[in-house]
Amino acid sequence: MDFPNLKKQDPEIYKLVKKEEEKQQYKLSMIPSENFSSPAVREALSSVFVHKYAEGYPHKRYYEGNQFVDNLEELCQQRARQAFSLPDDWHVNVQPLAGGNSNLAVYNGLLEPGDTILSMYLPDGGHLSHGWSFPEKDEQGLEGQVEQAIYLGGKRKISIVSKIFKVVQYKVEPDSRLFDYKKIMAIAKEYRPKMIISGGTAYPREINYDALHSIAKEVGAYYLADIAHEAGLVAAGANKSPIGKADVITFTTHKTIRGPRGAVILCRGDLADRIDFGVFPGLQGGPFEHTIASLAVCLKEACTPAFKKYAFQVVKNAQRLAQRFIERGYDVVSGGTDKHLLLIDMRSKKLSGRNPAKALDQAGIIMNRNSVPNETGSPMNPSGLRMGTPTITTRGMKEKEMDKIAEWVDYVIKVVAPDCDLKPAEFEEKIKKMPELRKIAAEVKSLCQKYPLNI
Ligand code: DSN
Repeated sequence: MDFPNLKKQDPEIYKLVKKEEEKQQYKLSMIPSENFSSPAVREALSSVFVHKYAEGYPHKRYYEGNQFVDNLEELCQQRARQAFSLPDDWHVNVQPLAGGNSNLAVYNGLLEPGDTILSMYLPDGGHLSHGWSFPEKDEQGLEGQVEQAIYLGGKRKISIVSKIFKVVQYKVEPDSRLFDYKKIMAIAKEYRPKMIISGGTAYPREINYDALHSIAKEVGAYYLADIAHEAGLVAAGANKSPIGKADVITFTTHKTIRGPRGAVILCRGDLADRIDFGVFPGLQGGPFEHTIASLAVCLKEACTPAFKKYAFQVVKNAQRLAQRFIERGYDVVSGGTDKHLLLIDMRSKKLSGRNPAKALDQAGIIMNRNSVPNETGSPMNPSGLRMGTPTITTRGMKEKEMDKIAEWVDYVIKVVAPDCDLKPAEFEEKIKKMPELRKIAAEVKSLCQKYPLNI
């Protein structure tokens, strides 16, 4: 994209934009929660809708001059309905500013302070906005938590959700690293939550929405399915949909669905007023109408056959990567993936996630360190490496390229493994000088040049 005015008026910012653009163009971005949006999505994002205040909802605004904003927001809602094949009696809110806000708005609309939420344990792949507090005895590490199926929270409340609500968390099974829904049912029966939440950032398998629906029904809880990571896969039919199983669904719009940064809430029609009130005036002020314009473009794209093909390829690519890592002796959590991401427990190679991720970045491959089930590390130095295929599939890469990427990742890890015990600063100095990493970075750049980004 050209930015002639920015270039002339503010060269400092222009330079940073160009540097980021170059990095995205010539490195492999494999953070599973990221994606590359289309130029049309980004054009709408920088449109004049950025100027408009529009507190309220279509035809019920607190400001004048919202004729076109109303048309825009209604069109965006309609496209969300189409993209997710929403039943007529479901409702759409496209105003949440971010995923965390969308979840807070749901709690705000449906819960009272002090109510109990049952959500997934954060170190097993849950999300901060589903509640998180540190264990009482060991505020830095997570030791002592590994054998239990349930986490009742600690004194140090990290997320505001844990400050307002009582948060009980279910864990994956220590061996399979999958959910045991019978145990979740037992926990729900004991703690009688007002809301059960599924979804997170690092659970590589599809969630059994039917089972969670039954559990929520049994204990009279609302069921919130947070599908931030999988939204694009769900829209395309590459993953199952929780519609009709959950009472409320939230998702961010910049991950697999490939839109601008923002979020959407879908809910049963009878909850619409409470959810809308939970968003505005309950939590937010003026919605970002430029984001809503951009989201509308993204949702139209999500209804195309090309997007459907893309989403299925995202999953095929992740499965191919998982297979290649398993063949090389890596411990791929849960033995594979049904989605766009995979998680490797690096303890299988006597390593943690941090230093390998730093070395891979140096070699042009961006992934992130992540906690894993049965975690014994700390949040800053967890045991896992998380990677995803949304952006590299947007570039057009397929199974053949996944094979090459797995080979590079394995090579980089082997090269730096003997130095991984160094202190972070020493390690980072050392990897800057490694010719092996520079060589891989050059190879990565040539692959990226074959699959250029449309920017
Ligand atoms: N931080 C996002 C992720 O990387 O999964 C979720 O908030």
